[in-house]
Order: sequence, then structure tokens, then C-alpha cells
Amino acid sequence: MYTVVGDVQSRALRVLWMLEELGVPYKHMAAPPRSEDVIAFNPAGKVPILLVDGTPITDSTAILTFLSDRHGALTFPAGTLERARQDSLTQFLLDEFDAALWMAARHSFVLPAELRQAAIKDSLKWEFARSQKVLAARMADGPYLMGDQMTVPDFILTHCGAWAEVAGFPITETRFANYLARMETRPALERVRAF
Ligand SMILES: N[C@@H](CCC(=O)N[C@@H](CS)C(=O)NCC(=O)O)C(=O)O
Repeated sequence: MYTVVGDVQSRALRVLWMLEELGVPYKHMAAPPRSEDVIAFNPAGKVPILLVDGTPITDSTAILTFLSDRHGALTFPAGTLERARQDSLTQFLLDEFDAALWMAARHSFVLPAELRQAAIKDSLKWEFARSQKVLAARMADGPYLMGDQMTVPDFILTHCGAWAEVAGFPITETRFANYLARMETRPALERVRAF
């Protein structure tokens, strides 16, 4: 049995959404980061955590990869060239999208107020716009990032796109905007957004 620890406003959304797409049963513990319930499973206090029969797995990408491999869906098989491309896209999104948004969050509300450097957000937005050009060049024709198969990086990219809009990071590439509009209509994601 799976239990997802983390509120839906966090990266836990990626994991909840994948479980809904897979159609496997799970429980949800909507604990906020750094709460006692979270620290009991992850000393870093970070979410999401996936409990697999009580054993914790941390980090959303590790969890998505575990679930997709275990259920043989939403991924290309390990050891294939398609999987190498999939993992490369995942890494690109973590480096250029997730990291920029997380850095902006740290300097908005995560770090102690006296350590925040608000000016960093302008350079992060500039980098984010530049990375979207690279993304647009790497995107397949759709409907998904890699073409006609939905894979792990779709969960990360869609989540980062919604996060960008909330954080005031403009979506500057039309291909990316169209992709996000399409992905947001997925019934599994709509179910999770309603939590
Ligand atoms: N690389 C991790 C990052 C996890 C993370 O930073 N989660 C945020 C919420 S989305 C958090 O728990 N922050 C609390 C903190 O950093 O203290 C992942 O992808 O799961």
C-alpha cells in the first residue's frame, strides 16, 4: 500500500497525479513541510515522501521513477535510448525549471527574511525565459513532451508550469503555453487539484 505524504500545493502534486494516472490505490497524508509528521520520515523535513508498506522514499523524481518502473507505465524501459532521452529531459527540467523556481521561492519565503535577496528573481526570470526556448526546441509535436507517450518529465514540466504562473514567472513560449493548457485538462490532474 502506498501513502503520499505532502500537501497538494507542494511537489507532492506530481506524485498524487501519477498515482491517479496509474489508477492504483493510495492514502494521502496532507502534512505540511517541516511538520512533525514529515520529519518522522524525512529528517530534511521536505515533501513529498512516498511510504511503500511503511518504507519512505524521498524526492519527487525518485518517486515518479520508482512508480513508473514498478507499474511499467508512464516511462520508457530502462536501458533503452528513449529512456536515456527521457532521463535527459527530466534532468534538464530539474536544472533549468525546478531549480530556478525553487531558488525564487527560497528568496521569497523559505529563507529567514534577513537572508533573502529579492534582486535574484530578475536574473532567474531571464534564465527561465531562455530555458523555455531550449525546451521549445526539444519538445516533440505532442500531445506530450516526448510525443504520443506520457512520461515522467511531463509530470515535472506541468507542475513547474503551474508553479511559474503562481510565482509570476511569465510563460513566454507559445508551444509551452499550449502544452500546459492541454495537460491541465487531464481528468487525473483535475481530480488532484480538487483535493
Ligand atoms: N528535490 C525535492 C525537493 C523537495 C522540496 O524542497 N519540497 C518542498 C515543498 S515543494 C519542501 O518540502 N520544502 C521545505 C524546506 O525546504 O524546508 C523533490 O523533488 O521532492
